Amino acid sequence: MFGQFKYAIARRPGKSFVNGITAANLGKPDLKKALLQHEIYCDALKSLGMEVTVLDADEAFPDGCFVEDTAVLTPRGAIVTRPGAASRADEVASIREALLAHFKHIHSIENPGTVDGGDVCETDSAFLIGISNRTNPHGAQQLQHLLAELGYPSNLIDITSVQHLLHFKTGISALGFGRLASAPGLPEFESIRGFEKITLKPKEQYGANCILVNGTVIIPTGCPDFKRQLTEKSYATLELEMSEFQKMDGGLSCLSLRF
Ligand code: CIR
Repeated sequence: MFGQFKYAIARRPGKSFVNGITAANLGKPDLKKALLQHEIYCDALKSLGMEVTVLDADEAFPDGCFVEDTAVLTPRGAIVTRPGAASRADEVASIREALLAHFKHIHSIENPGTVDGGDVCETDSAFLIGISNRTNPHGAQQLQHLLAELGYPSNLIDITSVQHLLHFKTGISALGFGRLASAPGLPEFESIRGFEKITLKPKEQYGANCILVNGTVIIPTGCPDFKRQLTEKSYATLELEMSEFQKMDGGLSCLSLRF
């Protein structure tokens, strides 16, 4: 069933977390609070039935806790990405090692392609791959090809002209049942026309990055209208405080690789 996961890989933020990349303009994160929010996040995944591997912080990579960007995982194989920000490119080495415990064959995105996992949205019908400032057309096409070899259809969606959207999944998340959560004001992308959309209010748009895990939608705190819409559609919800990660342009999906 869609959105069912057994395992997650996460990485604790380190002291260098406060020096990561951000355009959020929300001030410096408080590391102590970030560590607590991260621990609660991992506990939430465990409470939903997942076995969570938490990797140690790596001070060389300020954005290393946003592990989602380093791989695309499917039941039929793993693909290690080539993150688009230079400071993040080498995050993949230790993730590849961690994945070897679970996947026999690991494919890779190769130069000159770049892909951030945050641009890759698995839905119940196809993978949606955003072309962004981090995921270039070459990388998106490589990924599309690798997914096709594994038997998965995918569509490419250019989001480079959409302001305030770091990654495709900053604005769109899959909720199963042919449904997507959508930030307000996004263009009518052709490839997602057939989906039912749950559109968030402008004040709650940070919640558009949410994750469906084993029947429960994890959403950030501060999205009461989104929560109401999800409840009306019979989803169970779980709210998590994400303030310190929001300051670094990160959301709920970014903090784990789920498979
Ligand atoms: C970055 O700019 O790469 C990090 N500060 C945030 C990455 C967020 N990741 C994601 O949306 N998948």
